[in-house]
Amino acid sequence: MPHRAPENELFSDHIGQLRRIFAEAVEACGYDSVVIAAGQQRYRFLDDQPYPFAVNPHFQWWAPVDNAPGSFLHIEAGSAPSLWFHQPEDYWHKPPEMPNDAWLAEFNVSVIRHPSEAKALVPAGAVFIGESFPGIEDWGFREINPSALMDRLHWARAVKTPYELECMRIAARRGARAHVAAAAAFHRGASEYGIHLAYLAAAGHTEAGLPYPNIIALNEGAAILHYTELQHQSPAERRSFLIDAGAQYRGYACDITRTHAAAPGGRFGALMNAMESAELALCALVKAGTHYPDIHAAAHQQVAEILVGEGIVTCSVETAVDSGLTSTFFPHGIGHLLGLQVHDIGGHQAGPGGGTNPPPSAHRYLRLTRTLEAGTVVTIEPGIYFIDLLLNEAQRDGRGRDIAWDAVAELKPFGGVRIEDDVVATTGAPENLTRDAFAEFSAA
Ligand SMILES: [Mn+2]
Repeated sequence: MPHRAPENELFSDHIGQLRRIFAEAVEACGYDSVVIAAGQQRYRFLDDQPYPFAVNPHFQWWAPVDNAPGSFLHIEAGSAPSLWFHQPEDYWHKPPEMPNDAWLAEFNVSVIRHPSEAKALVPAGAVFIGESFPGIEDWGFREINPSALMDRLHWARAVKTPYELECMRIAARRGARAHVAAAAAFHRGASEYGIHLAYLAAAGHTEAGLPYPNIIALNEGAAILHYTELQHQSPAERRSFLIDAGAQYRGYACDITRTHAAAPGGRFGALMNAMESAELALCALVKAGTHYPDIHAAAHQQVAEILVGEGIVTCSVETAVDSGLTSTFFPHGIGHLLGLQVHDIGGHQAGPGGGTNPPPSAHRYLRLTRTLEAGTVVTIEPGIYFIDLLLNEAQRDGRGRDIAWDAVAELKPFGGVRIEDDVVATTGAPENLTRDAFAEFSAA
């Protein structure tokens, strides 16, 4: 299936939309123009070795470059954005190449040989967006990261332009391809480290290029939510494999989790199947106008039904939800905004003018409390895990009487199950970026 090239007509419309967003936000705040820094290369303490450079997402929203330390953008209503591209004269490193892609046509481009050369280009009264740096007080910025402006921009970032959605489809295909390679490596008997390498090779990413560190866990490791150990030894007995790993295109991330069993069937296989159905039912709730915390509540209902249905708890569905027992097995939020950041900013924002809607106290890990709009991209990632710390807590506070401990003992060696898709809210049927990508990959 041919895909529209995001670097062409979609990008031009994207810049047009960003110009409208900025013009409105800057006007509402009473500013003149905005300078956005890509960021600076950072170094290890007492060392000349740099950390991987991570570009300011505000910069990448406009300019699809990720290796641009020391570069700046200048945005002013009524004129094309300016890109002050930092290209040092340096024979030690390969300097970032001046891009020559079609997207540059949207910018007035000038090359600077040192970031300090940008200082002379900053117009009076400009505000600054980016990480502060030594000496910034002498650059004449009116304000640095003013919250009124940032709030408006962060609010707007949740709704993706057609260009951004196309980038996210490409990222999803990269991720799906790499997930298929990782599953194959698991079934071949590779260690966590070996699976990780297979994933990177298929995604075409270095570790630094991943949107977040891969979670690749065999057996009990799947119960550790952010497991990033990567054992080099393959365990003697292989039971389960949980992989939460992403990819990106032009900075736009995918965030995908799959759980695999070494052998089909059994109690764990039934749990996986039940989770697959529940996850798809939750993805179907992603629609313009849906209050995202309602999906989180629906997830607890689904988790309770699975726990009862699979004989993991002995109480009713209602009791499992009301007593908070579902949180013992599902202790994280149902998902989050996704975009230039894997946990895209602004999830708790009350509105474009600022303010926060914090998550309910019983669900403080829920990263998104907004109502979805058409074009909002979110993850849906229900899970059920067997985590000693939380099981012991339930045992201590009395909820343990409703837990079928023999079932828990049987499932604990598998760690847990999580399934995560990336879904676009629309006014009609949701677009499941992840399922579409897997379908396309396996059809190819
Ligand atoms: Mn996620």
